[in-house]
Amino acid sequence: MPKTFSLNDDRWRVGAVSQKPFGAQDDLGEVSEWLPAAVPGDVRLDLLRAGKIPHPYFGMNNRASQWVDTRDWWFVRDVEIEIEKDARVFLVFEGIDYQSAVLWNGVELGRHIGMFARQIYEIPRELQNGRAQLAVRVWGAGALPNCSVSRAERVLQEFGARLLPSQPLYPDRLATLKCQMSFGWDFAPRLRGCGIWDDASIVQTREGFIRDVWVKAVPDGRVNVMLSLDSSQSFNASARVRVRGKNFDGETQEFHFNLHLAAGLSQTQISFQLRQARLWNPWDRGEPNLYELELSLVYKSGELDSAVTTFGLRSIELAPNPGAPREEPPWTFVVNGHPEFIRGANWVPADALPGRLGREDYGALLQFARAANINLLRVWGGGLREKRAFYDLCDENGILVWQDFPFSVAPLDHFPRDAEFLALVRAECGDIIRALRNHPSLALWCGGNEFNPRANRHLVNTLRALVAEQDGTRPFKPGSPSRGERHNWRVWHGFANTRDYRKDDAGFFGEFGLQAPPDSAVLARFIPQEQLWQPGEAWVYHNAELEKLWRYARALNPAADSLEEFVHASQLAQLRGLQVMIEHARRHKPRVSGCAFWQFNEPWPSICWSVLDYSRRPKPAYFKIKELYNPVLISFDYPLVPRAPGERVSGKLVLINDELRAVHGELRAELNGVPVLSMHIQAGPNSVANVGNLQVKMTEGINSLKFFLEAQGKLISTNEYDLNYCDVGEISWRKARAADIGARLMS
Ligand code: BMA
Repeated sequence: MPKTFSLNDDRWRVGAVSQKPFGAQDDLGEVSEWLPAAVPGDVRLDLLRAGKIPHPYFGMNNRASQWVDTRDWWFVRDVEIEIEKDARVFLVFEGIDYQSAVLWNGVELGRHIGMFARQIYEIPRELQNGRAQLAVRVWGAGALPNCSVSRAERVLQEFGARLLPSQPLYPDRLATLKCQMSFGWDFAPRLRGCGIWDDASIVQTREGFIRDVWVKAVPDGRVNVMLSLDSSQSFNASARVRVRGKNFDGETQEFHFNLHLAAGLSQTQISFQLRQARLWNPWDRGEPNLYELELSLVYKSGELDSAVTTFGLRSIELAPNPGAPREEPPWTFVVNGHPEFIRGANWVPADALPGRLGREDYGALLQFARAANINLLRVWGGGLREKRAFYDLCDENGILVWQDFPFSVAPLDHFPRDAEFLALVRAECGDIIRALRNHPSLALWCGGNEFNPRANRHLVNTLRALVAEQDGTRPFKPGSPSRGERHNWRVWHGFANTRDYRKDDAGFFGEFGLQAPPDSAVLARFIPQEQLWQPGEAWVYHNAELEKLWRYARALNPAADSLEEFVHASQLAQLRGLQVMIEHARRHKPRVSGCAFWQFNEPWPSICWSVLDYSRRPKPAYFKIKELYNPVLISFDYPLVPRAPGERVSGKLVLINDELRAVHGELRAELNGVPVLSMHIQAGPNSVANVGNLQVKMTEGINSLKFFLEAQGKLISTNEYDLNYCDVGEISWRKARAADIGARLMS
């Protein structure tokens, strides 16, 4: 009997009405023009398909469709389903952005504020009709709430606007739990979503509806399942649980339970012990074994409802970093009892119009992440709770996830502290936790990005309590950065030399990186031809920070004066900068427990810190990351100083092994193709070992030093240095200092 009808299709239509305060919904008849619409989606995607707006990703077109925010939008479709006698019927929306009301045949079923919570509406029996009109009113971004500021804060705001016009204090975005990046960011357009951006469906059940299945499992195979049930009456029923390997062969295990369902909403716990338990592991530590759990609620001989979820057996905790000051909070990820160095990346929304993202998009991007040897993605707080497919695929690929809650950048100000806002936080973030807690890849909850945890203690305390109550199995950090962790923006925003990275003594590096343009052929797809060279307004609109790009590009090619040369030099600057920091981090294991470069991907065609451009073409830095993130890496630790031909470069050879088995092999090195070293080296499990020294003489012209590590006749790791590279460009101490102060304010 239980049936699900997907509402994900293009049988919707969309129409505009004039903007009203949130709540009013009697104006469906005022729509004068209906356009075809698709769900999941966004009104801009529908307008784009209908040829009503120019593509917002080309040139400065995004300005031309800002009017979309000043209207409200009706999304409507006809529904034709066969409703069985005595059925209960629910509408389920996984995410509507941002303020919405849902109507069934003209009757309002409910309203909602917030883009992340699942909305479930039961269709009352008297309205159950197999042919109906489903209508969703979504308020445009112009109707979003404002940040209420006190008189003192207003004075600060005005003063701040004069000092730092690009970073207004108390911006309105702080008052919404909407993707913060969509208000405009330094790598994203101002494109505030509007529409049904995640899955929608109709579910038909009998008396009992399974609202949620929460699986808590531990490595030895003990499984606790908390069921949230919604029953139309009080009665005794039974539950049948089947568990099978989702990505491995194994017997199906079946368990039965008697349950009492109380009328209304109730919770029931069942538990069982799996035989031959198999662990879920990050990909670099073993197999990411996943279980599929199918639960049927049975009354007499009929099935009332059923649900399927996946889960994994693993433990996760944070331990203190060896050698860290006693007061430093723990930053070492320990998975299944083993410390794991994090070779991470910051993940941002893969599209500024996330409505159109599907499993294939996530699949393609995560393939790149896995292939680059990344073992953790930080889902950055200015972005989203991604769609379910993202977390499913992280589970399947054995990639850990650090999930920020959707709060971002308020180092000098704060998110609202009133009861209404905190209730919204509880509702939306509670649902984020409920949606993600069964995923074994999920390793860390974090309060958000770049705010002061003390000024935001109301928010942080609310989130901490929610995580304890709704999960309780994973660590929580108040924000990123937080004590022990650093976002290093002395380099880039502070204009510091990339070798300055080596001075950073944090225990975990949560963000660092340099902008680089995509290849010139890709640039030409979104920068109008006449503006490609010299870089100007359209580049800046697509996020290029030109002064900094030039500053770092010149370290590689002081004479760059063509598009190709500029792109090439900037891309190499990005690559070399990341190399300096990543090797610094890895050589300092275990005092340093991980790093996550900024940033893996980008939400629109941009000139930003990503290593994979919007068209998913890797920048040169992507390939370097793949090399540097090899679990086994040979690193040459030499002074980064300017050198002349004939000079000798000497340094230490460091073998880094993140694997749980010892490594040994033959190391060879070549300078410009000429052998300069051959030796046997080894390192114990999960270790860092000094394995020798190397001295080479600089030649005229190119000085490319390459390393090859072979084990049992197979090449297992490589690394490469441009010994000419030494970024001694200008250091603006004033700007570097500002970056330091910024970092201090945030933690
Ligand atoms: C970090 C991020 C983002 C920003 C990036 C580059 O601080 O958290 O807010 O996009 O820097 O400036």
